[in-house]
Amino acid sequence: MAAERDDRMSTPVLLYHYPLSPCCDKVRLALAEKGIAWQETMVDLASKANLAPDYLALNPKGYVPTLRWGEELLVESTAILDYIQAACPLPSLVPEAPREVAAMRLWLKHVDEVLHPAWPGLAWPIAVRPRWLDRSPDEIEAMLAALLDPARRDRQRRLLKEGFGSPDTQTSFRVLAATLDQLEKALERRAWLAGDSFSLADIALLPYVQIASFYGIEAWMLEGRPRVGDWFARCRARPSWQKGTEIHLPPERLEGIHRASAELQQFLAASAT
Ligand SMILES: N[C@@H](CCC(=O)N[C@@H](CS)C(=O)NCC(=O)O)C(=O)O
Repeated sequence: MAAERDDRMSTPVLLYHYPLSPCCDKVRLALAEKGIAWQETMVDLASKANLAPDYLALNPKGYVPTLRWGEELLVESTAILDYIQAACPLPSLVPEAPREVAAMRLWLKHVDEVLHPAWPGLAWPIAVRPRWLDRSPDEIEAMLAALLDPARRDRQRRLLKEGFGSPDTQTSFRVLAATLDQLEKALERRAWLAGDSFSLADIALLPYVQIASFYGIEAWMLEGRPRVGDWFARCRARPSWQKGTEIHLPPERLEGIHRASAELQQFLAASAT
């Protein structure tokens, strides 16, 4: 075991990431849980640095995160979690019981296939739109033209234009609420999402709850969901929390986010009436 630990410490690890990206938080949390040190390169999503040719050569879909692990170049956050667990088995982030492994996989699948695809409807009007509001329609179209996936391009165009009023935001809240209900139910039976130990399932869900809380909707999320509140508090108490979720942004970006969060509160209040 000692040799394995030494290897891990000597492999250079470089994370291409950006704050307030749940997929990046997943990787940061896993690295922090394993005690792996890493270097970082910030990829500024709001200025579309993720679509620059140099970055697309690393991550052809233009997403963060990308992880360089020694000679290996890794993309897709869930695949990166698997890689980290396989490369550094201890402390394990996979439960032992086969049925708990299956439960963990179902959570990872839910995040990849349901929760994350709906996320931009909540995140874009808060974290990206404020920085694009002063750009001309031509500038915006030129930026969007770099996106090869037409569905992704149309969604981003809609969110930049309509903000919280877009149908994507409605979907996002519906999916987030349903996911939180599922979490509450799972936590009736287990201490953590996939069993009695903290696992990749908790790592995959935690960033969404954490970032939504940063956007000012913690009270909305936790109302009537005491077990989720308790789980969130236990996650925050872990040593990985600080390094896994830290948010470094310049003050003007934070101001934009806070203004948009206030708009979000109004949107939620109006939707409740
Ligand atoms: N399936 C990918 C999704 C990654 C993803 O959506 N990353 C977002 C940040 S959380 C991103 O890079 N968005 C930039 C964009 O869509 O332009 C993964 O799990 O790594």
